[in-house]
Amino acid sequence: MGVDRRTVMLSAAAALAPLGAARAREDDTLAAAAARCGLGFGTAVGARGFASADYRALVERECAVITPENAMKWPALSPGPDRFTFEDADRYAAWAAKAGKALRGHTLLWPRQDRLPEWVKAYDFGPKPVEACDRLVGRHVATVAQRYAKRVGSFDVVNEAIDPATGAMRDSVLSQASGGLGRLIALSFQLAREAAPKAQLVYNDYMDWGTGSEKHRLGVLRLLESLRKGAIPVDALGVQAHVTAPADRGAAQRRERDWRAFLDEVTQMGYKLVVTEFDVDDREIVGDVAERDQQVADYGKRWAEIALSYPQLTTFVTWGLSDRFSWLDSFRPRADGQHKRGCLYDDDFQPKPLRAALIEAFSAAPARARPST
Ligand code: 9MR
Repeated sequence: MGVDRRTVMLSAAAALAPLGAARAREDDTLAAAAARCGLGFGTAVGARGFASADYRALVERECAVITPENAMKWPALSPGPDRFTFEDADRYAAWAAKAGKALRGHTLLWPRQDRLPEWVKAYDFGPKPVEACDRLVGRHVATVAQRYAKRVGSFDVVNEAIDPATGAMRDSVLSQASGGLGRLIALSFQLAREAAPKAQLVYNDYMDWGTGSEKHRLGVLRLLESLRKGAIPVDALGVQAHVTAPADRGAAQRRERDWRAFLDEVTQMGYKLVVTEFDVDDREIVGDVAERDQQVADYGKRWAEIALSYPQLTTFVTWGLSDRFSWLDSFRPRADGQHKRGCLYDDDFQPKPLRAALIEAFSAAPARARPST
């Protein structure tokens, strides 16, 4: 036949290779590399980034998905009972639509005392607090979900309901008025589904693979289980992924088993996965900038590879693209007081090793069904 056995075997192997296992290309964008394995790639954009034309251009070039970092939160949208100010959020929605980007809605209910609007903290729930609380939360969730139903492909319906220290539901004026958060969480998902029937509905939280996160993971698993039992419409777990690169380079390997066990349980319950807020805190890494950047890239890549090994992961969003606008400096500063470098681009919008590392991870990832977002 003129074709030797080795050639036949090689082409058979190529045919079997997962679609996504394409090589990283010179001129790749993050969105293009991600799309080849069926993944939607994007970033959050905050007010400072949104105000910069250069940054918006970078986001448009690299991303297929945009999350307003703060503009769709309750305090941003609602200055008082039954009052809404949509102008800011609308500007993001208009930008995303014009640029042909998918939009993630973050977040309809963040039931954490310090993240509620001031007027909600002082709200008088009256003699029938359960009903009053249902009305208050329900009206907010339904109004926002309805307004953006046609624009938002995926909503973080509920954010950070679990207290990481205990694994129980968080305490707040809402949980107190309502006799626990469970009914408000269920109500929010039900109302979001009614208002935005086509959107993906996500429970979003920051349980991670670090030591000390066991109770948080267990609490999230319990919540996801109870939502399934109650047939509450939740499509996916949002894994925030604010990961911290450890000084000890062996840590990723030791953490992987527990993390996979967690993701296995979540996906076996039928949930999809969305990486919603990825960045790599480098506060524990000493050394010069080049060493720090390399360790951030290595650790971020390993984390991403594990997440990407789940075909249920269909969207990967970072919490900012450039160190210039990252929230990380406001959180547990470095001991040496230096600016953190946890994003894919530096302050001058120059790409860093973490960007190349993610493109490699996307290029080697197994194919998955195309995302809706
Ligand atoms: O990055 C966000 C920061 O600008 C806000 O001040 C803060 C409070 O609204 O929220 C930050 O984003 C958080 C996200 O909404 C939920 N997960 C943790 C993120 C970082 O704190």
